Amino acid sequence: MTLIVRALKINVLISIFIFLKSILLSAQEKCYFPPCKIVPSENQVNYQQMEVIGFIHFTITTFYNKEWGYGDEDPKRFNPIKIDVEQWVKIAQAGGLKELILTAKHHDGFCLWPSKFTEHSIKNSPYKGGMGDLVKEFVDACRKYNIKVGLYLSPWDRNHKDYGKPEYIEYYKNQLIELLSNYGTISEIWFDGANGGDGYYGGSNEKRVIGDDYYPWEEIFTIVRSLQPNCMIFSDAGPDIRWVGNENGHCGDTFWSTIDRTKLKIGAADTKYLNTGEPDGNKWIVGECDVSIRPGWFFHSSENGKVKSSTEIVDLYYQSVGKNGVLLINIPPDSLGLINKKDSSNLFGFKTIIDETFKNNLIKGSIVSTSSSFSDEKCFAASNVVDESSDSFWAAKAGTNYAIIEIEMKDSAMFNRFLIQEPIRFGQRISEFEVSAFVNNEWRILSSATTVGYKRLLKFETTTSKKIRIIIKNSISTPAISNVGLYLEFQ
Ligand code: FUL
Repeated sequence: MTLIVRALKINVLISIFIFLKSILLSAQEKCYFPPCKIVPSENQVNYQQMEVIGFIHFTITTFYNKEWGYGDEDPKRFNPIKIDVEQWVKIAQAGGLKELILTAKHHDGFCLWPSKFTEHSIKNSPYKGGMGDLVKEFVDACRKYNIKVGLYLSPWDRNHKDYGKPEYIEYYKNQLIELLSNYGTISEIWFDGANGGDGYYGGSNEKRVIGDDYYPWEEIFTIVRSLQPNCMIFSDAGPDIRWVGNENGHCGDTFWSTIDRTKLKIGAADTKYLNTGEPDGNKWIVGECDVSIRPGWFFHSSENGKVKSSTEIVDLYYQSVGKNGVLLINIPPDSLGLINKKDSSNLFGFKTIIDETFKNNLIKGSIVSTSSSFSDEKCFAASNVVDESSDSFWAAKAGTNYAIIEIEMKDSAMFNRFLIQEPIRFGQRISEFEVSAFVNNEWRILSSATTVGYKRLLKFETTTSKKIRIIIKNSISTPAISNVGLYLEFQ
């Protein structure tokens, strides 16, 4: 008898377990949102979220007051007597930069670390009696202040005698291995597209033109992946981060992170294509908008009056981060080894404006209604777009490419900036949208744009209203939105 009772009890327990499991599974199924075919890696999503990063252009060229060193510079001239690498990093941190990329080697071939493969390096300079290693100092300072480390290793080397021959490729790979093996975690490696031309080349003083297939790029990328699996690789052709086709810090008005990688060539890029990407692209490659705070990449005192102002840098933020890119801004130290006060104060001014503008989202927690919904489940609630969380999102009815979202605030407010974000881990979808405000009993269009991606920021005249409306006019797949925001930038 007791055995029968026990068996019955076990049966009941099993049934309850199966019942609960089925409820859980069906809830999960309802929460499932189908991703696009091409989505970013987790590292790419994290990379995009850094938003603003920095470049440090500093090498022997700085001591010759030149942009591109010819390769015949004398290492003895490299002597930054007041250098303070922590100053660079502290400025970057206070200016909101999450990563710094140092020119470990620029086109002149001079190495900021004591490479064992060349004499053209810091080891033959007076700096620290030839015992210095600026890559190490830089890496240590970045670690101390919690800034990620990136390195620029110029493929073009105007110093090396073998540049253009297979021997130089071995040399380049050896240097890459040195940098990626001896300095701990490197978060980004920057492969520049400028390649070939005249130079010193070990005394030959000639022009060397290289062929399309000179660099075994795929092999080089494999070296990076094997030594630093999480290091993001930048080049004209990715694979992780791509050039946006200009050095003014601007993404295209339409900017797809997706792009057809087979159409890209390092050093021979189609700049227009890089600047827009395409919805049908076969790879996700994050756009990185590089620009210098000064006209040149290296420091020249003659440009002290031409440092970009805080508001100019703010505008760059809208042109890059606000169009689905990452802003990479260069702050070059002078020949003493210090970043000029003008550069740092303008960078700080930029950060203050951005922080002030985006600290108060006027539509946070407002009432949201949408023309359709992906499902009735809480996981895609319309209110997710005003919760300021990048984890939650709203999506329209499956198969739709059009949707209306209306947001009503408790009270009227004044605003002149609009933010919208897609949950990019599911892909980039929206291709056309429009934002309006309800003013004097009618909808007034504030702005319209094409792509969204990680973030789209729009500026318009200061408007007072209680209600806004977003019309998604077109989308390559069911539209989804993770956040919208409304802000007032004080002018
Ligand atoms: C370019 C280089 O030629 C410039 O000197 C600079 O380093 C810039 C970031 O990339 O291609």
